[in-house]
Amino acid sequence: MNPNSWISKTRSELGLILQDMQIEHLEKNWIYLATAMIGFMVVILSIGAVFLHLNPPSHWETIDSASLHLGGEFAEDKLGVQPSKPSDVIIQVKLVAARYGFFPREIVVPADKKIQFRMASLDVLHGAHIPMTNMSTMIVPGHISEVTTVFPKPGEYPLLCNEYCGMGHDHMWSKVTVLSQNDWDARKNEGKQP
Ligand SMILES: [Cu+2]
Repeated sequence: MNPNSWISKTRSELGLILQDMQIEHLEKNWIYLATAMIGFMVVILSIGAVFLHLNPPSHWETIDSASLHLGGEFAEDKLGVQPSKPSDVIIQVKLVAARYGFFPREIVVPADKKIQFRMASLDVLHGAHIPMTNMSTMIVPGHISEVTTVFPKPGEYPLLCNEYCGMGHDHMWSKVTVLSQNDWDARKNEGKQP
């Protein structure tokens, strides 16, 4: 290794510090190992954040939880999959989480298309988690949670609450049915989908 590289310099400096501190050889090895592990994790997290876009939800929008069902975008008749045109890049789905369920109970969306979930809680803290996707977020009362995901394969996916919200928490889940693009178009043509 090039003795002038920053890695060698850091290593020799760290070595001198450890020598001054009279640290046992074995202990030194553990310090190197722990430092390397932290470095490795930082690299993995950075790759995930920059290239795979695995970031914590950063959406910031507030709402009055106590009255959200009375009007506005989370009124009862405005929930579920929003009307879309074939040319739309994103399909929006609106959900309300309340003890103990997600409303509407069943959602049908197409595969291979960006689905943007907008969710709000009517009561306490809930979570929304769809296994095998990047959808995993808290639904904090007073805030709107927004997550965009793509379902790669048609099939049935569970939408689970992953924040303990009370006695019925275990039963708090909904079904997301993902259709192939052809089935989705057929369903739209039949007028079953807005
Ligand atoms: Cu829950």
